Amino acid sequence: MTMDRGVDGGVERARSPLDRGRFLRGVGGLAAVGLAGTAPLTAFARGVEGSGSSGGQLIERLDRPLDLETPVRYFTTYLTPTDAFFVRSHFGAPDTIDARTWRMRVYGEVKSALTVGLTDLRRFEEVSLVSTIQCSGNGRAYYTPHPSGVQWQRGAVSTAKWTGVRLADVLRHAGIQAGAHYVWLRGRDSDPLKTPRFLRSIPFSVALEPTTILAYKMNDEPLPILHGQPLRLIVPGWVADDQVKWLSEIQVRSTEAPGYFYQAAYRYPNHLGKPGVAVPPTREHPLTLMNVKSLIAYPDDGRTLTRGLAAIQGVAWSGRARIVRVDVSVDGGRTYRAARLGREDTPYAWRLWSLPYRFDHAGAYTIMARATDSAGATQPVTSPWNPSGYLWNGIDSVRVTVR
Ligand SMILES: Nc1nc2c(c(=O)[nH]1)N[C@H]1C(S)=C(S)[C@@H](COP(=O)(O)O)O[C@H]1N2
Ligand SMILES: [Mo]
Repeated sequence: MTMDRGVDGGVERARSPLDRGRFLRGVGGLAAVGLAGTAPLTAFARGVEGSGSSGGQLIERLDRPLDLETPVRYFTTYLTPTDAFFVRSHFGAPDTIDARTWRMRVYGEVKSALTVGLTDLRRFEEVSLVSTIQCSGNGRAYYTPHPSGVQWQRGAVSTAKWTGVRLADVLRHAGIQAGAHYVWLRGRDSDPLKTPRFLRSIPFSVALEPTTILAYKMNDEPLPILHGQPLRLIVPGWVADDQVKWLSEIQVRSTEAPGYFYQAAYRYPNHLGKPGVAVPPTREHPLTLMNVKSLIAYPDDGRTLTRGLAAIQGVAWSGRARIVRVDVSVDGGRTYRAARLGREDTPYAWRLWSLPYRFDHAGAYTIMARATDSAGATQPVTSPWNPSGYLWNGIDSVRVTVR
């Protein structure tokens, strides 16, 4: 790694085993993995529902840039297969990124600006964590009146194991100055016809959390191009919109990021107003944590079941709180019973749940799922309307016919 200025030329080695132990105990469930070889970064293609191509079966919400929603039937496993993981981008992935020549600048309120490549980053301690990522616009299609934006229904959310290095280690290596209050993150993607670049910021305290990582692997493979090759930010529990892909620049600053993508987009009203009424961004604040939510993965909406036992199942998650219960109704919300929660229980990933239910009678059923988190938050029937249609977490429901 090269120091752009300053005199501290030494590269910091991985933290001591003591720090690592404390870190692992602190966040429970988090596993550190060993340094892996540098596999070539390959481009990534995937099929799209209706496109006639083989491979994945994602729902295409937008073609340019490519926005793909994961069908909820995939949500029966703890980790979402990489080729079924939802995709969102404002400008589309950059054409090619050569991992060998890729460099990222780290500058601003630091003692020595850095230019780092992937090999440099691998000198820091490698960490892995499982984290659920959800676009804050997931469920936008359910708001009335319809806010503009990608009309996501249920599947702009997925879970993966992410591997990389702690952002804090890189920032400390650069040396932190007194004026460090925010970290700005810029992606390499751009559109010549759209002027503002994708620039986001996170509070410095969040940047220093040991779980905020610069990830170069997803589900143990090099990060695919659609998900940010070669490096993206992961901030567990936060809305996906901050988890900047194709990282090209990190700046340490005293103020939050300027520009459209932070000062206008991804903001939530300070006070909720009437449905359909716009709120100026100055009376909104940046989105941070995800809220409590669950989805029914099986049976899928519209399915016909034969009489007898069925395993109703799905996922539930909340920003940084744990899922403590998921209640399931088969009678349209009149009565609920508690589902069994899955074995995997880590702080920032969703929890699988299931409820075996015997459908004794033929007829139409409305199945609903309602999650409650450790902070006491429970899903509402519908989420309060907000101008951009963010943070939808209304109780999920599917209709099935039993024969
Ligand atoms: N550089 C860059 N990073 C980005 C975006 C983008 O357009 N450009 N989109 C963000 C948004 S809005 C979402 S929801 C997530 C989606 O991550 P995924 O495509 O890996 O699912 O990436 C975030 N990171
Ligand atoms: Mo998003």
